[in-house]
Amino acid sequence: MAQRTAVAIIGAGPAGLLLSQLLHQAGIDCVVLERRSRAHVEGRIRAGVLEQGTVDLLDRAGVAGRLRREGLVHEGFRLALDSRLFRIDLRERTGGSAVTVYGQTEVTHDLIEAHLARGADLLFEATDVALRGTNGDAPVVTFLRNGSEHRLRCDYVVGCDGFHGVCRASIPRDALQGFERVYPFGWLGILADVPPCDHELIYSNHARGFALASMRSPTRSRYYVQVPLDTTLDDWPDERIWDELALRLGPKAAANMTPGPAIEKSIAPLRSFVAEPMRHGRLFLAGDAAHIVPPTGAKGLNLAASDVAMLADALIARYHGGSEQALDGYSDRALGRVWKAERFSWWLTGLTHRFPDMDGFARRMQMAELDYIRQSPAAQKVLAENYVGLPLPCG
Ligand code: FAS
Ligand code: PHB
Repeated sequence: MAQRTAVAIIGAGPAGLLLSQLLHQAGIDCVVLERRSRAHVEGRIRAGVLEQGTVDLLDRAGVAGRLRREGLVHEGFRLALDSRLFRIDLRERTGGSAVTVYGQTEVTHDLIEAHLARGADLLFEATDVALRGTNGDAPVVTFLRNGSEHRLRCDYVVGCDGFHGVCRASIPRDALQGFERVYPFGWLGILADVPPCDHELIYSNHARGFALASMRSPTRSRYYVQVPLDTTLDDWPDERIWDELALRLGPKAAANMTPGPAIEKSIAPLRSFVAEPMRHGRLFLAGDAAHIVPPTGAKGLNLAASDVAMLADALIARYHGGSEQALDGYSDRALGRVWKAERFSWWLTGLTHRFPDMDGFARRMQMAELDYIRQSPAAQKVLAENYVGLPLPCG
């Protein structure tokens, strides 16, 4: 492995892998350091909905072949209020946009395969990553791998190491401001090799709590139920999950639901978080390392992709033209889009979930807003244009 590179990327999730792919295509040397094993990274079950901008970026990165063949283009989704369903027509309300259902697991696999095919410097099980000198012009990244310590000198470090990573944590407290909301519930997700209950997604606001019917393919379903924070997987045998889904998604969806054994089951907490700025000297942050959204709006993975699109272009401008202007503007430009996605995810979570402290008035506000959306093309346009993804900021 080179002891020197142009860009050291910490983390081999979608953000780190996509950035590495785009920089390689531009002839910019980079090394990806991933703490976990390849099997662990590829075994994660996470996001499922890709904005068109993300699909286009994966295409640009040369890794969209299987996505084009197997991804499911969705032109709408349904909202349910106490089991009464209504559809949001994405194409009609946005003048032609849609989303693609294709699991993050598959995106990660496709990116890893592309790296391995070209013999990229993608180092799994690189532990104890530490950053030095990011405030100067010659950062050094140290890490352990195969029992020995390594030192990697570079021009820039990009933290793509997720919410619990080392990069944001390495920025002095007085140089970074965090903004956060922690939600008083989590999502229990279940993956099962059974056909989905509908050909599109269903987001349900039910008196018992939120539920989401999603999918990975015509034969593999992904469902979520809102659960209290103090619950564990032991409280949720498969049968209880299927019963709760049937109640919350309503009789029409339940009639088409095919229960089956969970091949994956997990509980994720919900949080909104943004770190400002997304840069400290020669260290840049992208994806979950810089921000977290509740998964309600399907924005997490897509925000990681738009950060990477902006940062890759800024690094390419720096190495191909010598200008650091786009790098200097990265944080403000990325945050402009991040905050709009944070607002949308926070709003849609507030509209569709049952909050423990919710009184009768708050419940009726939710019901009135959902009923207004059901009847208003203008309200549906606002929802749809945020759901398909706002355009990248120009600049
Ligand atoms: P990631 O967290 O994916 O990747 C970070 C990588 O850095 C990991 O591989 C990690 O092992 C590595 N790393 C961490 N610390 C390191 C260190 N010190 N040294 C080296 N490597 C290190 N989004 C949606 O849109 N829809 C969803 O349904 C959804 N569900 C989710 C469920 C869960 C449980 C979680 C945690 C997130 C979910 N998300 C969802 C959000 C998710 O998809 C993220 O937005 C997406 O993974 C962001 O990608 P990255 O920024 O690459 O971060
Ligand atoms: C998923 O399929 O995992 C998924 C889909 C839409 C969301 C969140 C998660 O809003």
